[in-house]
Amino acid sequence: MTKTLHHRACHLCEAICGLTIETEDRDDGRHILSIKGDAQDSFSRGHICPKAVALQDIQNDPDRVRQPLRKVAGQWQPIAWDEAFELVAERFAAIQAEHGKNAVAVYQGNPSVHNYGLMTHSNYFLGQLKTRNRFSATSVDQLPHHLTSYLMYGHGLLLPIPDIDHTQFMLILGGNPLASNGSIMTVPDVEKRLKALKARGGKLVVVDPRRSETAAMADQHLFVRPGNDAALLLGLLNTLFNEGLTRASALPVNGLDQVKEAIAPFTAEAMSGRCGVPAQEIRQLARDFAAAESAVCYGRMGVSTQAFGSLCHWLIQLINLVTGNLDRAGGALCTSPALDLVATTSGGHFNVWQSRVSGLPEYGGELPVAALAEEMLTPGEGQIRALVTVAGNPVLSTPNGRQLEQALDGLDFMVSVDLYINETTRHADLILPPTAPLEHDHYDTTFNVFAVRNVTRFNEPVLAKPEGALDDWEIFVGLAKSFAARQGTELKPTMPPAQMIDMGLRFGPYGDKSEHKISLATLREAPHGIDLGPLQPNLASRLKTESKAIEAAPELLVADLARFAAEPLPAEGELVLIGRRHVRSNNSWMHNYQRLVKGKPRHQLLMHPQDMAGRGLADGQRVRVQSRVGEIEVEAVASDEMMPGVVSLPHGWGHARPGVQMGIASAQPGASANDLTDDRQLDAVSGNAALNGVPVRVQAA
Ligand SMILES: Nc1nc2c(c(=O)[nH]1)N[C@H]1C(S)=C(S)[C@@H](COP(=O)(O)OP(=O)(O)OC[C@H]3O[C@@H](n4cnc5c(=O)[nH]c(N)nc54)[C@H](O)[C@@H]3O)O[C@H]1N2
Ligand SMILES: Nc1nc2c(c(=O)[nH]1)N[C@H]1C(S)=C(S)[C@@H](COP(=O)(O)OP(=O)(O)OC[C@H]3O[C@@H](n4cnc5c(=O)[nH]c(N)nc54)[C@H](O)[C@@H]3O)O[C@H]1N2
Ligand code: SF4
Ligand SMILES: [Mo]
Repeated sequence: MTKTLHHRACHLCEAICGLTIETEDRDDGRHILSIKGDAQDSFSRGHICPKAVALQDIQNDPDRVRQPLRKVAGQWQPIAWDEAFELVAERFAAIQAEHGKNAVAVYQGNPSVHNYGLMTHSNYFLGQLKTRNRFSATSVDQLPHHLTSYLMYGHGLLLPIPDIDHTQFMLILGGNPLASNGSIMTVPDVEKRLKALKARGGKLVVVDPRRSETAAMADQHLFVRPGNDAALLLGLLNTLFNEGLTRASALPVNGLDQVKEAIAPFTAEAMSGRCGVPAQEIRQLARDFAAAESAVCYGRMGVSTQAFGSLCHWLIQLINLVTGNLDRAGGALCTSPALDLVATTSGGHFNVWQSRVSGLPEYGGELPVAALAEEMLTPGEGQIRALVTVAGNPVLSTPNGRQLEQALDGLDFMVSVDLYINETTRHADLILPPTAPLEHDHYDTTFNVFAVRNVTRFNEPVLAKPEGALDDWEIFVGLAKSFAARQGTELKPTMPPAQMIDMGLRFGPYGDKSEHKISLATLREAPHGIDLGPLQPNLASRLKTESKAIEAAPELLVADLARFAAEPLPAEGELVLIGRRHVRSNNSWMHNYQRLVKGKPRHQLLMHPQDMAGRGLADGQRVRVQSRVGEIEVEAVASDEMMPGVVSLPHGWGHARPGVQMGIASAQPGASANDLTDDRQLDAVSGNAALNGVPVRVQAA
């Protein structure tokens, strides 16, 4: 009965907390005894949230799929790996031969970026498909961040990160890190860091249509009309210019005069009615921000997944830039990660091709996922007839899920690489399940790049791989080999992910040629991770624009000001829907663990008491919520956290669909917010879905 302590980064969200996992080896194998925060992790300092403890529930869940399954006459039957790979190769090759390459589509979900084997190897197979119909969760999430960075800094991953540990003023729009644990800001233990900011005399201001957990701890909270943050941001930027509150920057910048001219009409007074914030408060906020010793403006989901997502992120960059807070300590800084994706990849491309039906632009080879269903449902050359989903649940996570569901039923063939039979994968013909998280090794290729300190770590598997099981990357190698063999194409040899990471680290900025000598071997000796220091100004040397300067006035974004100006004001008395996250939940896929879902339900609609009274609704009553695309029924809870006129519903629920094999989740199913969100409501610049600010009607059910 040997007990072992393992150290491991949690991969479930962006905070990458260090964990200490105690196991015991018994006759029947290794068992998890406990999962705790790792106090020796210099980055997360022992922080942990309830989801990490549920890693053992993922491991032990009887509903988790453990062998490849094929649907035969509506029944799931086991199938051997080789046979499964052959089936995929045969079906995809046949469909592409008959209908063209684009007839096969790809959707990659959020855990893809938390699982390094998928980062290194999914394209080994997916790239061979040579389809333009590639989609991912990016376009229901952070696409406006990437596009803005691509246009302004020349690389979609050059994302300035808030220097939260050193700033004296943090302005957060549309982010609730106390629930999400931070996003595009890898920041374990964010609450402690925000308290430290306040303790050193700094100020926290939160802009959100709901008094979120983060807003509740702020020095100031401003309600904003959903989808109208651009008005507030324009009012702020205009005030900065107008009142002479800007500071010259040493960074090379093009186009600032053009910005100044373009935003001249958007005064705080003119914008106040749009965003619902009094002009005096907008002006005062601009003054406070500019007067702070250091300050950072940070926006996330709430301002990304809305109709002016790209405009918002551009304005956020500009506010940091013109106040001298871009690329300086206490402001927004780009990381210098050990595995440097900016240095080793091209900047990206945008709008080189468009989606067939609605003409939406590609970004980095992916089309906006809001167009996925219409590409399946609209007949004609290039219609999607087959799909592979990887670590994603688009039926619950993309707008107008009911339409997508219907579209999936019409496909000729669908394969899902996933751990569960859920709302999406139940439509597949084949499910290929990878090993569970603790059964494979881990390096975070993505979130070290967005971290508020430069950190790096590698962890070995905690549990042995069960016999016959394959890691995600091995599934993709299997698929790649079968497909290449069938097509008669030559496949370049590959190596395991760990070996690739080793090369990346050794050739990287802290590698063989540096004093740090970071490699896989050094990281193996440092299971608590290695701290490479605070973020440092580096943007000037990392810019990848042609001009080697920051492009402050990209044409595309300047042009979007006209669309914004022409947008009609929201109708009086109309309700709009926004989203919400809870610390015990993770998008759509962690509702099958009793430990996380116990206690009071968290899937209800929050509504201001005044809005309930106006509709004759009682607290806790079941209501029908309707939008242009659909309707759901759910319990409504009166909450003065809400801005009047705004209702809030978390996404990722709605597990009552037939065929879902997740017993605990289906017992408390909730309803899917994305049965209400509208596939035609987009940020017109990027094609990102506008999941927030959806007009809805609410009445008694
Ligand atoms: N209305 C509304 N909709 C939203 C949002 C919102 O705020 N409001 N948020 C959006 C955002 S930010 C995101 S990122 C998306 C997420 O949307 P998706 O990525 O489509 O969905 P997830 O719920 O993350 O589903 C993850 C799937 O991956 C599987 N999985 C988990 N780990 C692994 C693994 O290691 N390997 C494999 N192969 N599979 C794995 C799970 O079983 C699950 O089926 O949702 C978006 N949708
Ligand atoms: N516990 C938990 N953690 C997670 C996730 C999870 O599902 N659960 N998901 C992970 C993922 S994939 C992501 S992308 C991140 C997201 O990380 P965050 O962006 O921090 O996520 P949210 O909690 O959705 O915060 C969005 C906030 O925007 C507000 N909002 C909505 N509409 C508007 C608007 O129009 N304007 C403004 N100003 N605010 C608005 C909402 O009220 C909400 O408070 O979280 C990650 N972490
Ligand atoms: S905050 Fe995120 S990374 Fe940290 S323990 Fe929770 S789920 Fe894991
Ligand atoms: Mo996300």
